[in-house]
Amino acid sequence: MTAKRLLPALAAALACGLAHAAVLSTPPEFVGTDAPFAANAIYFVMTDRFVNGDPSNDHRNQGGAHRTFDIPVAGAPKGESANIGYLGGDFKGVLDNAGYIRGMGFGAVWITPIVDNPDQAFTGGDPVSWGSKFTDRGKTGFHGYWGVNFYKLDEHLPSRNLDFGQFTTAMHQAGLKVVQDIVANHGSPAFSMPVRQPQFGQIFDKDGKLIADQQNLPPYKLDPVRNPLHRFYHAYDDLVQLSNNDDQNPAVLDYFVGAYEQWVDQGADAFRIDTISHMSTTFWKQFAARIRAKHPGFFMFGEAFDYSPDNIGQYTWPSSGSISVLDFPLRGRIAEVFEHPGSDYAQLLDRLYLTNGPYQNPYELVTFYDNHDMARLAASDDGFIDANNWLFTARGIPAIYYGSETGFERGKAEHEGNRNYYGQQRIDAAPNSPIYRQLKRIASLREKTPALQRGLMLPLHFAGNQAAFYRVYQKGDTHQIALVLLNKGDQPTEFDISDKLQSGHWQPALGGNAIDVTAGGNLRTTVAAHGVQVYLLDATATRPDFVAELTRLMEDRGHPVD
Ligand SMILES: [Ca+2]
Ligand SMILES: [Ca+2]
Ligand SMILES: [Ca+2]
Repeated sequence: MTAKRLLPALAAALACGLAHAAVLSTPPEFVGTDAPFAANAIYFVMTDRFVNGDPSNDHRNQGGAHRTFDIPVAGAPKGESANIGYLGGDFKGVLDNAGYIRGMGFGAVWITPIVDNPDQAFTGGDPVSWGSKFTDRGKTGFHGYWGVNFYKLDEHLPSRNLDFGQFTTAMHQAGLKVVQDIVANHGSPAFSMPVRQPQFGQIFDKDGKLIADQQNLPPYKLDPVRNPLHRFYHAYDDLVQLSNNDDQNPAVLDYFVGAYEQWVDQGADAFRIDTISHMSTTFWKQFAARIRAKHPGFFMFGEAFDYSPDNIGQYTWPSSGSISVLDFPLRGRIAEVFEHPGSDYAQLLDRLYLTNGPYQNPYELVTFYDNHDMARLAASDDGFIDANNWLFTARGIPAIYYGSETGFERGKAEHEGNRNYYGQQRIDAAPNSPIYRQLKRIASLREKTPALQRGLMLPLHFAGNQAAFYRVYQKGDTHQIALVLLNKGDQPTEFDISDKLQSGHWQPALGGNAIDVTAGGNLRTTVAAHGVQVYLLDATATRPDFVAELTRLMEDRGHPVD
Protein backbone atom coordinates (compact mmCIF):
# COMPACT_ATOMS: atom_id res chain seq x y z
CA MET A 1 0.00 0.00 0.00
CA THR A 2 2.76 2.38 1.00
CA ALA A 3 4.89 1.53 -2.00
CA LYS A 4 2.00 2.14 -4.33
CA ARG A 5 1.52 5.61 -2.91
CA LEU A 6 5.17 6.48 -3.28
CA LEU A 7 5.67 5.07 -6.72
CA PRO A 8 3.90 7.76 -8.76
CA ALA A 9 5.93 10.50 -7.10
CA LEU A 10 9.19 8.66 -7.64
CA ALA A 11 8.30 7.81 -11.22
CA ALA A 12 7.46 11.42 -11.92
CA ALA A 13 10.68 12.63 -10.36
CA LEU A 14 12.78 10.17 -12.31
CA ALA A 15 10.97 10.95 -15.53
CA CYS A 16 11.72 14.64 -15.33
CA GLY A 17 15.43 13.96 -14.98
CA LEU A 18 15.79 16.27 -12.01
CA ALA A 19 15.08 13.57 -9.49
CA HIS A 20 17.78 14.41 -7.02
CA ALA A 21 17.43 18.16 -7.01
CA ALA A 22 13.63 18.04 -6.90
CA VAL A 23 13.52 15.64 -3.95
CA LEU A 24 16.15 17.57 -1.99
CA SER A 25 14.64 21.01 -2.54
CA THR A 26 11.10 20.03 -1.55
CA PRO A 27 11.12 17.44 1.21
CA PRO A 28 7.65 16.21 2.18
CA GLU A 29 5.92 17.65 5.23
CA PHE A 30 5.87 15.38 8.27
CA VAL A 31 3.74 17.07 10.89
CA GLY A 32 1.43 15.68 13.56
CA THR A 33 -0.45 18.95 13.87
CA ASP A 34 0.00 22.56 12.86
CA ALA A 35 -2.26 23.86 15.63
CA PRO A 36 -0.07 26.49 17.33
CA PHE A 37 -1.63 25.77 20.71
CA ALA A 38 -0.24 22.22 20.62
CA ALA A 39 3.22 23.66 21.29
CA ASN A 40 2.19 24.35 24.89
CA ALA A 41 1.99 21.98 27.81
CA ILE A 42 -0.86 22.87 30.18
CA TYR A 43 -0.80 23.30 33.95
CA PHE A 44 -4.33 22.94 35.38
CA VAL A 45 -5.11 25.00 38.44
CA MET A 46 -8.23 24.90 40.55
CA THR A 47 -7.93 28.60 41.25
CA ASP A 48 -9.57 28.65 44.69
CA ARG A 49 -7.25 25.84 45.80
CA PHE A 50 -3.93 27.04 44.42
CA VAL A 51 -2.71 30.12 46.25
CA ASN A 52 -4.50 32.86 48.17
CA GLY A 53 -2.64 35.86 46.80
CA ASP A 54 -5.05 38.45 48.19
CA PRO A 55 -6.95 37.94 51.45
CA SER A 56 -9.03 41.06 50.75
CA ASN A 57 -11.21 39.15 48.23
CA ASP A 58 -11.83 36.12 50.46
CA HIS A 59 -15.36 37.19 51.56
CA ARG A 60 -14.94 35.15 54.71
CA ASN A 61 -18.27 36.30 56.10
CA GLN A 62 -20.28 35.64 52.98
CA GLY A 63 -23.47 33.56 53.02
CA GLY A 64 -25.04 34.29 56.44
CA ALA A 65 -26.68 31.09 57.72
CA HIS A 66 -25.23 29.29 54.69
CA ARG A 67 -21.70 30.61 54.93
CA THR A 68 -19.25 29.89 52.13
CA PHE A 69 -15.72 30.09 53.54
CA ASP A 70 -13.72 27.10 54.80
CA ILE A 71 -16.15 24.21 55.25
CA PRO A 72 -14.29 20.99 56.16
CA VAL A 73 -15.84 17.69 55.07
CA ALA A 74 -16.82 15.69 58.16
CA GLY A 75 -15.56 12.20 58.79
CA ALA A 76 -11.96 12.59 57.62
CA PRO A 77 -9.54 9.90 58.81
CA LYS A 78 -6.74 11.12 61.05
CA GLY A 79 -4.26 13.28 59.15
CA GLU A 80 -6.52 13.73 56.12
CA SER A 81 -8.89 16.50 55.08
CA ALA A 82 -11.17 17.83 52.41
CA ASN A 83 -13.07 21.09 52.12
CA ILE A 84 -16.16 22.28 50.27
CA GLY A 85 -15.96 25.97 51.11
CA TYR A 86 -13.95 28.73 49.47
CA LEU A 87 -10.34 28.73 50.60
CA GLY A 88 -9.16 32.03 49.15
CA GLY A 89 -7.22 31.20 45.98
CA ASP A 90 -7.45 33.88 43.31
CA PHE A 91 -5.98 35.40 40.13
CA LYS A 92 -3.22 37.03 42.14
CA GLY A 93 -2.15 33.67 43.58
CA VAL A 94 -1.84 32.26 40.06
CA LEU A 95 -0.07 35.32 38.70
CA ASP A 96 2.35 35.42 41.66
CA ASN A 97 3.41 31.92 40.62
CA ALA A 98 3.53 32.44 36.86
CA GLY A 99 7.31 32.15 37.06
CA TYR A 100 7.05 28.85 38.93
CA ILE A 101 4.70 27.39 36.31
CA ARG A 102 6.62 28.79 33.36
CA GLY A 103 9.89 27.65 34.89
CA MET A 104 8.66 24.06 35.02
CA GLY A 105 8.26 24.15 31.23
CA PHE A 106 4.56 24.91 30.84
CA GLY A 107 3.26 27.32 28.21
CA ALA A 108 -0.36 27.53 29.34
CA VAL A 109 -2.46 27.55 32.49
CA TRP A 110 -5.98 26.15 32.57
CA ILE A 111 -8.00 27.79 35.32
CA THR A 112 -11.39 26.69 36.66
CA PRO A 113 -14.44 28.77 35.61
CA ILE A 114 -14.22 32.45 36.43
CA VAL A 115 -17.91 33.38 36.27
CA ASP A 116 -20.08 34.42 39.20
CA ASN A 117 -21.29 31.52 41.37
CA PRO A 118 -23.88 31.65 44.20
CA ASP A 119 -22.96 33.45 47.41
CA GLN A 120 -24.30 30.75 49.75
CA ALA A 121 -23.64 27.06 50.39
CA PHE A 122 -26.23 24.83 48.71
CA THR A 123 -28.88 23.33 51.01
CA GLY A 124 -30.47 20.79 48.62
CA GLY A 125 -29.27 17.53 47.14
CA ASP A 126 -27.59 14.76 49.09
CA PRO A 127 -25.23 15.56 51.95
CA VAL A 128 -21.49 15.55 51.30
CA SER A 129 -19.66 13.03 53.43
CA TRP A 130 -16.12 11.70 53.37
CA GLY A 131 -15.46 10.16 49.94
CA SER A 132 -19.04 10.65 48.73
CA LYS A 133 -19.83 11.14 45.03
CA PHE A 134 -22.51 13.23 43.30
CA THR A 135 -23.33 14.94 46.57
CA ASP A 136 -23.67 18.71 46.85
CA ARG A 137 -25.48 19.58 50.08
CA GLY A 138 -23.33 21.98 52.06
CA LYS A 139 -21.06 22.65 49.08
CA THR A 140 -20.21 26.04 47.62
CA GLY A 141 -19.25 27.25 44.14
CA PHE A 142 -15.54 27.42 45.05
CA HIS A 143 -14.87 25.28 41.93
CA GLY A 144 -16.63 27.76 39.62
CA TYR A 145 -18.84 25.26 37.78
CA TRP A 146 -22.13 26.70 39.16
CA GLY A 147 -22.48 29.83 37.04
CA VAL A 148 -25.30 32.31 37.63
CA ASN A 149 -23.99 35.21 35.57
CA PHE A 150 -21.62 34.13 32.82
CA TYR A 151 -20.74 37.74 31.93
CA LYS A 152 -19.56 38.61 35.44
CA LEU A 153 -16.45 37.59 37.35
CA ASP A 154 -16.95 35.83 40.63
CA GLU A 155 -16.00 38.21 43.44
CA HIS A 156 -13.43 35.81 44.93
CA LEU A 157 -11.08 36.01 41.94
CA PRO A 158 -10.05 39.55 40.98
CA SER A 159 -8.03 42.02 42.96
CA ARG A 160 -7.59 45.75 42.60
CA ASN A 161 -6.06 46.33 39.16
CA LEU A 162 -6.35 42.64 38.40
CA ASP A 163 -9.58 41.92 36.59
CA PHE A 164 -9.62 39.13 34.01
CA GLY A 165 -8.24 41.29 31.19
CA GLN A 166 -5.41 42.54 33.39
CA PHE A 167 -4.77 38.98 34.55
CA THR A 168 -4.45 37.59 30.99
CA THR A 169 -2.24 40.52 29.97
CA ALA A 170 0.10 39.87 32.88
CA MET A 171 0.11 36.12 32.25
CA HIS A 172 0.97 36.73 28.60
CA GLN A 173 3.82 38.97 29.69
CA ALA A 174 5.04 36.09 31.85
CA GLY A 175 4.96 33.82 28.80
CA LEU A 176 1.82 31.89 29.69
CA LYS A 177 -1.39 31.42 27.74
CA VAL A 178 -4.67 31.22 29.63
CA VAL A 179 -7.09 28.35 29.03
CA GLN A 180 -10.56 29.31 30.16
CA ASP A 181 -12.77 26.54 31.50
CA ILE A 182 -16.25 27.11 30.11
CA VAL A 183 -19.63 25.62 30.92
CA ALA A 184 -22.77 25.89 28.79
CA ASN A 185 -24.60 22.71 29.75
CA HIS A 186 -25.72 23.84 33.16
CA GLY A 187 -25.94 26.65 35.66
CA SER A 188 -26.13 26.08 39.41
CA PRO A 189 -28.06 23.55 41.51
CA ALA A 190 -31.65 24.52 40.82
CA PHE A 191 -34.05 22.44 42.90
CA SER A 192 -34.46 20.29 46.04
CA MET A 193 -33.74 23.17 48.45
CA PRO A 194 -35.82 23.04 51.66
CA VAL A 195 -36.26 26.80 51.22
CA ARG A 196 -35.50 28.64 47.98
CA GLN A 197 -32.06 30.26 48.01
CA PRO A 198 -31.03 33.36 46.09
CA GLN A 199 -29.08 32.80 42.82
CA PHE A 200 -29.45 29.01 42.83
CA GLY A 201 -31.20 27.99 39.60
CA GLN A 202 -31.11 31.54 38.28
CA ILE A 203 -29.26 33.08 35.35
CA PHE A 204 -28.59 36.77 34.85
CA ASP A 205 -27.61 38.68 31.72
CA LYS A 206 -24.80 41.14 31.08
CA ASP A 207 -26.78 43.93 32.72
CA GLY A 208 -27.64 41.87 35.79
CA LYS A 209 -31.22 41.24 34.68
CA LEU A 210 -32.80 37.91 35.65
CA ILE A 211 -33.42 35.91 32.47
CA ALA A 212 -33.94 32.37 33.79
CA ASP A 213 -35.21 30.93 37.04
CA GLN A 214 -36.01 27.36 37.92
CA GLN A 215 -37.74 28.59 41.10
CA ASN A 216 -36.63 25.51 43.04
CA LEU A 217 -38.99 23.37 40.94
CA PRO A 218 -38.12 19.83 39.90
CA PRO A 219 -37.49 19.87 36.14
CA TYR A 220 -40.70 18.09 35.18
CA LYS A 221 -42.69 20.91 36.79
CA LEU A 222 -41.13 23.57 34.56
CA ASP A 223 -43.54 25.27 32.20
CA PRO A 224 -41.50 26.75 29.35
CA VAL A 225 -44.62 27.45 27.26
CA ARG A 226 -46.23 29.83 29.72
CA ASN A 227 -43.31 30.96 31.88
CA PRO A 228 -40.58 32.84 30.01
CA LEU A 229 -38.18 32.34 32.96
CA HIS A 230 -38.37 28.58 32.44
CA ARG A 231 -37.47 28.69 28.74
CA PHE A 232 -33.73 28.53 29.29
CA TYR A 233 -34.04 25.03 30.70
CA HIS A 234 -35.02 21.56 29.60
CA ALA A 235 -37.98 20.19 31.55
CA TYR A 236 -35.97 17.10 32.43
CA ASP A 237 -32.92 16.65 34.62
CA ASP A 238 -29.38 15.86 33.54
CA LEU A 239 -26.65 16.05 36.20
CA VAL A 240 -27.69 15.84 39.85
CA GLN A 241 -29.71 18.96 40.75
CA LEU A 242 -28.04 21.24 38.20
CA SER A 243 -30.22 23.29 35.90
CA ASN A 244 -30.19 21.71 32.43
CA ASN A 245 -29.74 24.42 29.79
CA ASP A 246 -31.83 23.90 26.65
CA ASP A 247 -29.37 23.42 23.79
CA GLN A 248 -32.24 23.69 21.27
CA ASN A 249 -33.13 27.21 22.39
CA PRO A 250 -31.36 29.82 20.21
CA ALA A 251 -31.43 32.27 23.12
CA VAL A 252 -29.26 29.86 25.12
CA LEU A 253 -26.70 29.69 22.32
CA ASP A 254 -26.74 33.49 21.96
CA TYR A 255 -26.23 33.94 25.68
CA PHE A 256 -23.18 31.71 25.87
CA VAL A 257 -21.60 32.89 22.62
CA GLY A 258 -21.94 36.46 23.90
CA ALA A 259 -20.52 35.65 27.31
CA TYR A 260 -17.56 33.66 26.10
CA GLU A 261 -16.75 36.11 23.30
CA GLN A 262 -16.48 38.73 26.01
CA TRP A 263 -13.82 36.70 27.83
CA VAL A 264 -11.92 35.93 24.62
CA ASP A 265 -11.89 39.66 23.95
CA GLN A 266 -10.31 40.00 27.40
CA GLY A 267 -7.50 37.65 26.52
CA ALA A 268 -8.54 34.00 26.96
CA ASP A 269 -6.35 31.95 24.59
CA ALA A 270 -8.24 28.65 24.47
CA PHE A 271 -11.30 26.95 25.93
CA ARG A 272 -11.66 23.77 27.91
CA ILE A 273 -15.33 22.85 27.53
CA ASP A 274 -17.00 21.24 30.52
CA THR A 275 -19.58 18.45 30.09
CA ILE A 276 -19.47 18.68 26.29
CA SER A 277 -21.30 15.37 25.86
CA HIS A 278 -24.32 16.70 27.75
CA MET A 279 -25.22 19.01 24.86
CA SER A 280 -25.83 18.23 21.20
CA THR A 281 -23.05 18.33 18.63
CA THR A 282 -25.34 20.74 16.71
CA PHE A 283 -25.00 23.21 19.57
CA TRP A 284 -21.23 22.88 19.67
CA LYS A 285 -20.84 23.16 15.93
CA GLN A 286 -22.68 26.49 15.96
CA PHE A 287 -20.91 27.68 19.10
CA ALA A 288 -17.46 26.92 17.69
CA ALA A 289 -18.27 28.51 14.34
CA ARG A 290 -19.42 31.74 15.98
CA ILE A 291 -16.39 31.99 18.28
CA ARG A 292 -14.00 31.23 15.42
CA ALA A 293 -15.71 33.69 13.07
CA LYS A 294 -14.10 36.41 15.18
CA HIS A 295 -11.09 34.39 16.33
CA PRO A 296 -9.99 32.02 13.54
CA GLY A 297 -8.39 28.80 14.70
CA PHE A 298 -9.35 29.39 18.34
CA PHE A 299 -8.35 26.17 20.15
CA MET A 300 -10.96 24.30 22.19
CA PHE A 301 -10.94 20.94 23.87
CA GLY A 302 -13.91 19.28 25.47
CA GLU A 303 -14.51 17.08 28.46
CA ALA A 304 -16.52 14.06 27.40
CA PHE A 305 -16.11 11.94 30.51
CA ASP A 306 -16.10 8.69 28.58
CA TYR A 307 -13.50 5.99 27.98
CA SER A 308 -14.90 5.04 24.57
CA PRO A 309 -12.80 6.49 21.74
CA ASP A 310 -15.72 6.45 19.31
CA ASN A 311 -17.95 8.37 21.69
CA ILE A 312 -15.46 11.14 22.36
CA GLY A 313 -13.99 11.12 18.86
CA GLN A 314 -17.14 12.52 17.29
CA TYR A 315 -16.55 15.99 18.82
CA THR A 316 -13.29 16.33 16.93
CA TRP A 317 -14.83 16.03 13.48
CA PRO A 318 -15.74 19.07 11.39
CA SER A 319 -19.40 18.02 11.46
CA SER A 320 -19.36 18.59 15.25
CA GLY A 321 -17.30 21.77 15.25
CA SER A 322 -13.70 20.44 15.17
CA ILE A 323 -13.28 20.56 18.94
CA SER A 324 -10.47 18.55 20.44
CA VAL A 325 -11.07 16.46 23.56
CA LEU A 326 -9.41 15.30 26.73
CA ASP A 327 -7.97 11.87 25.99
CA PHE A 328 -9.91 9.72 28.45
CA PRO A 329 -9.29 6.41 26.65
CA LEU A 330 -5.52 6.86 26.83
CA ARG A 331 -5.75 8.14 30.41
CA GLY A 332 -7.34 4.84 31.46
CA ARG A 333 -4.33 2.95 30.14
CA ILE A 334 -1.86 5.48 31.55
CA ALA A 335 -3.26 4.88 35.04
CA GLU A 336 -3.06 1.10 34.56
CA VAL A 337 0.53 1.29 33.37
CA PHE A 338 2.01 3.81 35.79
CA GLU A 339 0.14 2.81 38.94
CA HIS A 340 1.40 -0.77 38.57
CA PRO A 341 5.16 -1.36 38.40
CA GLY A 342 4.84 -4.78 36.72
CA SER A 343 2.80 -3.39 33.83
CA ASP A 344 3.60 -3.54 30.12
CA TYR A 345 4.19 -0.44 27.98
CA ALA A 346 2.37 -2.22 25.15
CA GLN A 347 -0.91 -1.45 26.96
CA LEU A 348 -0.61 2.15 25.76
CA LEU A 349 -0.20 1.33 22.09
CA ASP A 350 -3.76 0.63 21.03
CA ARG A 351 -5.08 3.83 22.59
CA LEU A 352 -2.85 6.07 20.47
CA TYR A 353 -4.93 5.77 17.27
CA LEU A 354 -2.14 7.17 15.12
CA THR A 355 -3.72 6.06 11.85
CA ASN A 356 -7.35 5.90 10.71
CA GLY A 357 -8.55 6.38 14.27
CA PRO A 358 -11.71 7.90 15.73
CA TYR A 359 -10.18 11.38 16.09
CA GLN A 360 -9.88 14.10 13.48
CA ASN A 361 -6.29 14.45 14.63
CA PRO A 362 -4.85 12.39 17.51
CA TYR A 363 -1.95 14.84 17.91
CA GLU A 364 -4.31 17.54 19.18
CA LEU A 365 -5.80 15.54 22.03
CA VAL A 366 -5.12 16.80 25.52
CA THR A 367 -3.43 13.99 27.43
CA PHE A 368 -3.48 13.60 31.21
CA TYR A 369 -3.45 11.10 34.03
CA ASP A 370 -5.85 12.66 36.51
CA ASN A 371 -7.86 15.75 37.36
CA HIS A 372 -10.39 17.23 39.78
CA ASP A 373 -13.19 14.85 38.79
CA MET A 374 -11.44 11.55 39.46
CA ALA A 375 -9.00 10.09 41.93
CA ARG A 376 -5.52 11.53 41.52
CA LEU A 377 -2.96 9.10 40.11
CA ALA A 378 -2.15 6.51 42.77
CA ALA A 379 1.50 6.08 41.86
CA SER A 380 4.84 6.10 43.63
CA ASP A 381 7.27 8.97 42.98
CA ASP A 382 8.85 6.76 40.31
CA GLY A 383 5.40 6.11 38.82
CA PHE A 384 4.79 9.86 38.51
CA ILE A 385 8.23 10.37 36.98
CA ASP A 386 7.60 7.63 34.41
CA ALA A 387 4.11 8.96 33.65
CA ASN A 388 5.50 12.44 33.04
CA ASN A 389 8.33 11.13 30.87
CA TRP A 390 5.67 9.45 28.74
CA LEU A 391 3.24 12.38 28.65
CA PHE A 392 5.82 14.94 27.55
CA THR A 393 7.34 12.84 24.78
CA ALA A 394 4.33 10.99 23.29
CA ARG A 395 1.69 12.45 20.99
CA GLY A 396 -0.81 14.96 22.39
CA ILE A 397 -0.83 18.08 24.55
CA PRO A 398 0.02 17.21 28.17
CA ALA A 399 -2.11 18.66 30.96
CA ILE A 400 -0.88 18.30 34.54
CA TYR A 401 -3.21 18.89 37.49
CA TYR A 402 -1.81 21.26 40.12
CA GLY A 403 0.18 19.52 42.83
CA SER A 404 1.02 16.47 40.72
CA GLU A 405 4.57 17.84 40.51
CA THR A 406 4.99 16.77 44.13
CA GLY A 407 2.58 13.82 44.23
CA PHE A 408 0.17 15.96 46.27
CA GLU A 409 -2.80 13.97 47.67
CA ARG A 410 -1.98 11.08 45.34
CA GLY A 411 -4.77 8.54 44.92
CA LYS A 412 -7.36 10.87 46.47
CA ALA A 413 -10.80 11.42 44.97
CA GLU A 414 -13.12 14.40 45.40
CA HIS A 415 -14.23 14.75 49.04
CA GLU A 416 -11.07 12.87 50.06
CA GLY A 417 -8.51 15.59 49.46
CA ASN A 418 -8.23 15.68 45.64
CA ARG A 419 -9.07 19.40 45.58
CA ASN A 420 -7.19 20.45 48.69
CA TYR A 421 -5.47 23.79 49.07
CA TYR A 422 -1.93 23.63 47.71
CA GLY A 423 -0.47 26.91 48.90
CA GLN A 424 2.71 28.92 48.60
CA GLN A 425 4.67 26.81 51.08
CA ARG A 426 4.28 23.63 49.04
CA ILE A 427 5.14 25.54 45.87
CA ASP A 428 8.26 26.96 47.43
CA ALA A 429 9.26 23.46 48.61
CA ALA A 430 8.45 21.74 45.29
CA PRO A 431 12.09 21.66 44.08
CA ASN A 432 12.77 19.18 46.91
CA SER A 433 10.53 16.64 45.17
CA PRO A 434 12.16 14.25 42.69
CA ILE A 435 8.90 14.31 40.71
CA TYR A 436 9.21 18.08 40.29
CA ARG A 437 12.86 17.89 39.23
CA GLN A 438 12.26 15.23 36.57
CA LEU A 439 9.06 16.90 35.37
CA LYS A 440 10.90 20.17 34.91
CA ARG A 441 13.62 18.36 32.98
CA ILE A 442 11.29 16.65 30.51
CA ALA A 443 8.79 19.54 30.21
CA SER A 444 11.62 21.96 29.47
CA LEU A 445 12.86 19.61 26.76
CA ARG A 446 9.41 19.39 25.14
CA GLU A 447 9.19 23.15 25.24
CA LYS A 448 12.23 23.58 23.01
CA THR A 449 11.73 20.52 20.80
CA PRO A 450 9.19 20.89 17.96
CA ALA A 451 9.32 17.15 17.20
CA LEU A 452 8.09 16.35 20.71
CA GLN A 453 5.36 18.98 20.55
CA ARG A 454 3.83 18.43 17.16
CA GLY A 455 5.81 15.78 15.32
CA LEU A 456 4.50 12.53 13.88
CA MET A 457 4.90 9.58 16.23
CA LEU A 458 6.29 6.30 14.98
CA PRO A 459 6.30 3.52 17.61
CA LEU A 460 9.25 1.12 17.44
CA HIS A 461 9.23 -1.06 20.51
CA PHE A 462 6.74 -1.19 23.40
CA ALA A 463 7.32 -4.10 25.75
CA GLY A 464 7.61 -4.55 29.49
CA ASN A 465 9.44 -1.59 30.99
CA GLN A 466 10.70 -0.29 27.64
CA ALA A 467 9.17 2.04 25.10
CA ALA A 468 10.96 3.39 22.04
CA PHE A 469 9.52 5.64 19.34
CA TYR A 470 10.39 8.34 16.85
CA ARG A 471 8.85 11.81 16.72
CA VAL A 472 9.41 13.67 13.47
CA TYR A 473 8.67 17.27 12.55
CA GLN A 474 9.61 18.31 9.06
CA LYS A 475 8.19 21.47 7.60
CA GLY A 476 9.71 24.55 5.99
CA ASP A 477 13.09 25.25 7.54
CA THR A 478 12.46 23.00 10.55
CA HIS A 479 13.46 19.37 10.38
CA GLN A 480 13.96 17.33 13.44
CA ILE A 481 13.99 13.61 14.12
CA ALA A 482 13.71 12.57 17.75
CA LEU A 483 14.32 9.07 19.05
CA VAL A 484 12.65 8.66 22.46
CA LEU A 485 13.74 5.87 24.81
CA LEU A 486 11.78 5.29 28.03
CA ASN A 487 12.62 2.94 30.87
CA LYS A 488 10.09 2.53 33.69
CA GLY A 489 12.02 -0.26 35.37
CA ASP A 490 14.02 -0.17 38.59
CA GLN A 491 17.24 -1.11 36.76
CA PRO A 492 19.16 0.60 33.96
CA THR A 493 18.32 -0.99 30.64
CA GLU A 494 19.98 -1.21 27.27
CA PHE A 495 18.31 -0.18 24.03
CA ASP A 496 19.66 -1.34 20.69
CA ILE A 497 17.84 0.48 17.91
CA SER A 498 18.34 -0.22 14.23
CA ASP A 499 14.78 -0.23 12.85
CA LYS A 500 14.39 2.58 10.28
CA LEU A 501 17.34 4.30 11.93
CA GLN A 502 18.76 7.01 9.77
CA SER A 503 22.52 7.48 9.64
CA GLY A 504 23.98 10.65 11.08
CA HIS A 505 25.18 12.42 14.19
CA TRP A 506 22.56 11.82 16.92
CA GLN A 507 22.74 14.32 19.78
CA PRO A 508 21.53 13.39 23.28
CA ALA A 509 19.06 16.02 24.47
CA LEU A 510 19.35 15.12 28.16
CA GLY A 511 23.08 14.74 28.63
CA GLY A 512 25.51 12.02 27.60
CA ASN A 513 27.51 11.44 24.46
CA ALA A 514 26.51 11.95 20.86
CA ILE A 515 26.30 8.79 18.77
CA ASP A 516 27.39 8.53 15.15
CA VAL A 517 25.28 6.07 13.23
CA THR A 518 26.56 4.74 9.93
CA ALA A 519 24.27 3.64 7.10
CA GLY A 520 22.57 0.42 8.16
CA GLY A 521 24.07 0.73 11.64
CA ASN A 522 22.50 0.81 15.05
CA LEU A 523 22.25 3.04 18.10
CA ARG A 524 23.05 1.31 21.37
CA THR A 525 22.69 3.06 24.69
CA THR A 526 21.75 2.55 28.32
CA VAL A 527 18.82 4.40 29.91
CA ALA A 528 18.78 4.84 33.68
CA ALA A 529 16.12 3.38 35.96
CA HIS A 530 12.90 5.42 35.57
CA GLY A 531 14.78 7.41 32.99
CA VAL A 532 14.28 8.90 29.59
CA GLN A 533 16.70 9.67 26.81
CA VAL A 534 15.95 11.59 23.65
CA TYR A 535 18.38 11.58 20.74
CA LEU A 536 17.94 14.30 18.17
CA LEU A 537 19.00 14.22 14.55
CA ASP A 538 18.84 17.58 12.85
CA ALA A 539 18.15 16.32 9.34
CA THR A 540 15.43 15.66 6.85
CA ALA A 541 14.19 12.10 6.68
CA THR A 542 15.83 10.35 3.74
CA ARG A 543 16.09 6.64 4.56
CA PRO A 544 13.51 5.09 2.19
CA ASP A 545 11.74 2.74 4.64
CA PHE A 546 11.62 5.55 7.23
CA VAL A 547 10.19 8.01 4.70
CA ALA A 548 7.66 5.44 3.56
CA GLU A 549 6.45 4.85 7.11
CA LEU A 550 6.26 8.60 7.87
CA THR A 551 4.34 9.14 4.63
CA ARG A 552 1.82 6.51 5.70
CA LEU A 553 1.47 8.10 9.17
CA MET A 554 0.96 11.50 7.60
CA GLU A 555 -1.64 10.37 5.09
CA ASP A 556 -3.65 8.35 7.60
CA ARG A 557 -3.18 10.39 10.78
CA GLY A 558 -6.77 11.63 10.92
CA HIS A 559 -10.21 10.20 10.89
CA PRO A 560 -11.39 9.32 7.38
CA VAL A 561 -13.48 12.22 6.02
CA ASP A 562 -16.97 11.89 7.43
CA1 LIG B 1 -8.15 35.55 48.13
CA1 LIG C 1 -20.42 34.88 43.79
CA1 LIG D 1 -27.71 18.84 29.18
